[in-house]
Amino acid sequence: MIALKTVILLTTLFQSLIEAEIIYNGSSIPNDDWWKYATYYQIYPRSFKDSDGDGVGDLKGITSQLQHLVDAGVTASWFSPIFKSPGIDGGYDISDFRDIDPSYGTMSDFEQLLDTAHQLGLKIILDFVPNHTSDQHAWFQLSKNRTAGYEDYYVWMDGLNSTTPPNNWRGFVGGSAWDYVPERDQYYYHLFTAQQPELNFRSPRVVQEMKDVLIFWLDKGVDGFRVDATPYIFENFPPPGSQGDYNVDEQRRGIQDLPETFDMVYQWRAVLDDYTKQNGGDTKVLMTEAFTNVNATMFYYGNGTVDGAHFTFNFFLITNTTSNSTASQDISVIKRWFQFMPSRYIANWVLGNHDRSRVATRQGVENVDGYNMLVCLLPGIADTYNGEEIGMENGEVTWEQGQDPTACNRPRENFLTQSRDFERTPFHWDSSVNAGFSTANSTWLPVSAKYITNNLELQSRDGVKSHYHIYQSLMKLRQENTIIFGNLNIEALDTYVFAFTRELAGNDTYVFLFNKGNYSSTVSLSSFTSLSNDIRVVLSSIDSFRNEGDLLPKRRLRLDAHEAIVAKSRPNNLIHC
Ligand SMILES: *[C@@H]1O[C@H](CO)[C@@H](O)[C@H](O)[C@H]1NC(C)=O
Ligand SMILES: *[C@@H]1O[C@H](CO)[C@@H](O)[C@H](O)[C@H]1NC(C)=O
Ligand SMILES: *[C@@H]1O[C@H](CO)[C@@H](O)[C@H](O)[C@H]1NC(C)=O
Ligand SMILES: *[C@@H]1O[C@H](CO)[C@@H](O)[C@H](O)[C@H]1NC(C)=O
Ligand SMILES: *[C@@H]1O[C@H](CO)[C@@H](O)[C@H](O)[C@H]1NC(C)=O
Ligand SMILES: *[C@@H]1O[C@H](CO)[C@@H](O)[C@H](O)[C@H]1NC(C)=O
Ligand SMILES: *[C@@H]1O[C@H](CO)[C@@H](O)[C@H](O)[C@H]1NC(C)=O
Ligand SMILES: *[C@@H]1O[C@H](CO)[C@@H](O)[C@H](O)[C@H]1NC(C)=O
Ligand SMILES: *[C@@H]1O[C@H](CO)[C@@H](O)[C@H](O)[C@H]1NC(C)=O
Ligand SMILES: *[C@@H]1O[C@H](CO)[C@@H](O)[C@H](O)[C@H]1NC(C)=O
Ligand SMILES: CC(=O)N[C@H]1CO[C@H](CO)[C@@H](O)[C@@H]1O
Ligand SMILES: [Ca+2]
Ligand SMILES: [Ca+2]
Repeated sequence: MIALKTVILLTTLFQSLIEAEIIYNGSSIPNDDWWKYATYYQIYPRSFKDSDGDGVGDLKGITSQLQHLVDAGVTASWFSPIFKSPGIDGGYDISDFRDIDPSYGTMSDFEQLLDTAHQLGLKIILDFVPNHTSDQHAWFQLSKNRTAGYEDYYVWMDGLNSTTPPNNWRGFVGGSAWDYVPERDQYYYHLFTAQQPELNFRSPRVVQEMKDVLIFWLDKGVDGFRVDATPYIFENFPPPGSQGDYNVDEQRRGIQDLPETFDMVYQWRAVLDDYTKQNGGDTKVLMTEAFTNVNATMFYYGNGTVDGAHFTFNFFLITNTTSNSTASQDISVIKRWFQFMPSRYIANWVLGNHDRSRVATRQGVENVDGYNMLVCLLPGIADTYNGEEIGMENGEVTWEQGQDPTACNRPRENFLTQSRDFERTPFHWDSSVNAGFSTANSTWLPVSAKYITNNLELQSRDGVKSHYHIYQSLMKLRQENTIIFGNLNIEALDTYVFAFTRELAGNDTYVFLFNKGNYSSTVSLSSFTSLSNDIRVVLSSIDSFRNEGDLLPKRRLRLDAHEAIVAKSRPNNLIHC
C-alpha cells in the first residue's frame, strides 16, 4: 500500500486566515509493528543505577530498575555503549565490540538483563559505534604494524613528513584530525579523540567484520541498534600535501553524508531484515544518529529505492529552538521535518541526550511539562533521555571532577560551555544518600544536590501533581487512536504560545496548548475548526490551576506563563446530533 501523507497547502488566503494548516496526515500509515509509535527511553548506563557500590552504574543496576521503565509506560530502551572500553570517551571508544566492559558487569549479566527486559515486554536496543574503535582494539594494534590482513583496517595516509600530516583537517575535540605512528611512518585519521582511530569502510573485510558484530548481538537477542556518528562513516580526502588554508566547509564536504555512507546504512538494514526473515521473531529496529542538515538527514531513512534506518533521530528541536525562540519559529522547525520527510516514513521527536544540556536547563524548569507533552503528542516516535520523565536539570560538576574528554582536552575556561558532564550526572531515584543511585562514598560524577527536592520517589507519590505523573499519563495518551493516527494542525496563537490539534474521524480531537513565555497570554482557539465547544482538560502542567475535566473556553482563553494543557473535545457531529 502506498502511504499518503498530504501536505495540504491551503488554496486561498481566506482559508489560511481562519483555519490552522494540516501539515501531517497519518491516517494511512498502519500501526502494525512495535517500533512505529513506541517511546524509546535512552539509558546512560554509567549513571542509571549502581548495584555493587563502586560508584559506577552497571548492568545489574539497570536490571534492578527495569520495572521503572514499565511503570513509566515506555516499551523500548536504548543504551549508550556498554562494551569493553578504556573509557576515554564515555565508552564510545570500544576496544572489543563483542564484550561487556567489566565496570558494567559480565556477558551473563547482560543476558540476564535482556531476559528480564523481554519478560517485562521491553525491547532493548544497543549502541553500535562503527565509525571508530579504541586505539586499544586488537585490530588497531595489528594494523599499526601492518600485520597481514589488517593493513587497511584503519584510515592510514602518508604525511609530508613526521610533523606535517596529509592535510590540515581538524578533529571535533580540537587539534589535527591526524596522528603520526612511527612504526608505520604514516598518519591515522580520527575525527573524535586521538584514541578513536577511524575504521576504513573501503576495506571489504572491515565491512564484513562490522556486519558480524551486528549478527553477534542479534544472536544474543537484542531488538535493534542505534548507530552512532553515522554521517562520518566514509570520507574523501584531497591529495596529500594540499594544505591550503583550512576550510571547514571543504572538510565537511569530504567527511559528511557521502553516498557510500548512506549505502552502508542500507546494507545494515538488510542485515537486520535478513536476520528476521531467517530466524523469525519481531522486527529488529535500526535507528541512526546523524547531526546534519534536514535534507541529508532524510537519506538515512532510505533513498526511495532502498530502505535504511527505521528512523533517524530528529535533532532539530534541540539545535533550532531555544527558550527565546518564538512559537512560530518553533513551529517552522516542526513543519520542516514533515516537508522533507517522505510520507512513508515515521517522524520522531527528541529533546535531549547525553551530549546536550538537559531540556529543563535549556528550556527552563517551568517548561518541562510543556516540552514532554510536545514530544509525546506530535505524530510518531518519541525519545526520552533518562531523567526527562522527572524533569531533571543539569548537575553540578567542577573542572576537577570533569570526565568528558571534549572539555578536558580544551582550556579550563571553556569547561562550563563545552563539558557534557552536566547532563550525565546520576539519576535521582529517591531522597537517600547519592539519590539512591549508589552506596559508594563517591560516585564517578557527583550526584546533583537537586535530588533532595527532585527525585522519582517524591514524584511518584499518590495524589502529587508531578512531571512524572504527567509523563505516565502521556504514555497512556500515546495509545489513543487519535495520537497514533490523527492529523496534525499546528499554529502560533501568540508570540510564545503555540497550539496543535490531533484529529481523527469519529474519534476525540486532542488539543495541546503551550505558553513557553514568561508572561500570561489570552488566546483564541477558533482557528481549529474541528474543536467543538466542549473542550475538557485532560492534563495540565504542574503549576497550572486547571484540573482534569475543566471546561476550556474556545475564545479568550487565558494561559499563564509556562502553562501547558492537553485537552480533548468530542467530535462535532456527536455533539450536534
Ligand atoms: C488523509 O489520508 C486519508 C487516506 O489516504 C484520506 O482518506 C483523508 O482524506 C486524508 N485527510 C486529509 C485531511 O487530508
Ligand atoms: C604486531 O602487533 C601485534 C599486536 O601487538 C603483535 O601480536 C605482533 O607480534 C606484531 N607483529 C609484528 C610483526 O611486529
Ligand atoms: C615537514 O614539512 C614541512 C612543510 O613542508 C616543513 O615546514 C617542515 O620543516 C618539515 N619537517 C621536517 C621534520 O622535515
Ligand atoms: C539508492 O541506494 C541504492 C544502494 O546504495 C543504489 O543502488 C540506488 O541507486 C539508490 N537509488 C537512488 C534513487 O539514488
Ligand atoms: C540533499 O541531500 C542529498 C544527499 O546528501 C544530496 O545528494 C542532494 O544534493 C541534497 N539536495 C539539496 C537540495 O541540497
Ligand atoms: C534569551 O534572552 C535573554 C535575554 O535577552 C538572554 O540573556 C539569553 O542569553 C537568551 N538565551 C538564549 C538561549 O538565547
Ligand atoms: C535550523 O537552523 C539552520 C540555521 O539557521 C537552518 O539553516 C535550518 O534550515 C534549520 N532547520 C530546521 C529543520 O529548521
Ligand atoms: C566510606 O568512607 C568511610 C569513612 O571515611 C569509610 O570508613 C568506608 O570504608 C568508606 N567506604 C567505602 C566503600 O569506600
Ligand atoms: C476511531 O479511529 C479508529 C482508527 O482509525 C477507527 O477504527 C474507529 O472506527 C474510530 N472511531 C469511531 C467512533 O469512528
Ligand atoms: C524567560 O526568562 C528566562 C529567565 O530569565 C529566560 O532564559 C528566557 O529566555 C525567557 N523566555 C522568553 C521567551 O523570553
Ligand atoms: C549523541 C551521541 O551519541 N553522541 C556521540 C557521538 O559520537 C561521539 C564519538 O563516538 C561521542 O563522543 C558522542 O557522545
Ligand atoms: Ca557498579
Ligand atoms: Ca569515518
